Amino acid sequence: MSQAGEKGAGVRLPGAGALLLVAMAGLVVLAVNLHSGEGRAAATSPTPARYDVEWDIQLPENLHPGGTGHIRAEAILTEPSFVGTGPYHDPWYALTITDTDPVVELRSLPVVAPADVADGAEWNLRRIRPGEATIEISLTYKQSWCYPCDTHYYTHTTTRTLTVAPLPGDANCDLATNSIDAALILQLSAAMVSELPCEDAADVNQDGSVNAIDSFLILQLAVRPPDSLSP
Ligand SMILES: [Ca+2]
Ligand SMILES: [Ca+2]
Repeated sequence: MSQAGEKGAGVRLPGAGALLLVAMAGLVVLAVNLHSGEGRAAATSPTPARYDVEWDIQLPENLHPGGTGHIRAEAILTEPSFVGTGPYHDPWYALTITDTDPVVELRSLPVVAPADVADGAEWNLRRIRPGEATIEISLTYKQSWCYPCDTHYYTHTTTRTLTVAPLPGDANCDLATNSIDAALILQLSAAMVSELPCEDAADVNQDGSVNAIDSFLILQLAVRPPDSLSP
């Protein structure tokens, strides 16, 4: 009896040892899995921040043909649109002008690239002619992150419209109102020419007709101030 009891105890002891080994092995596997999971998360978790942008755009006032203008733009970065961290790098501004009318010839000086977004950007306009133009201002910055390392460029764009009224009486759109315009209007009235380059401007008194009265008003400019050309 005592031998059987000792034998039975001898059988149970190895079983407990095996269970202990299995449990330890399980803990090792769990630790490995947890470690591997953390590794995968670290490889994909960094996300670059695409900031929201509020624009502060200052357009030139009282643009007139032949004059100059000044545009200033500043992009104010606000909270990122989605989860992510990291500053922006190498920001630059760009401005493009799209003429929606062939008469418009807005010209910008070389675009500046400020060292920091907060510096904003400024452009001077020249050779301004009558018409309408769309200006497009954009800010681009770079975001880099690790691991794995990658780089992405983000661009924010805003548009504005510039409208330049024609110079009253400037029938040939040469940015001056003088006797040549008056003569051209008389030629139109006499059907010697079929149209004028800036016929809207030729209608000085804005009565819907281009005729000798407009020509007379233009000639008055030589002896009277420009305000007298107002209808
Ligand atoms: Ca003219
Ligand atoms: Ca008229």
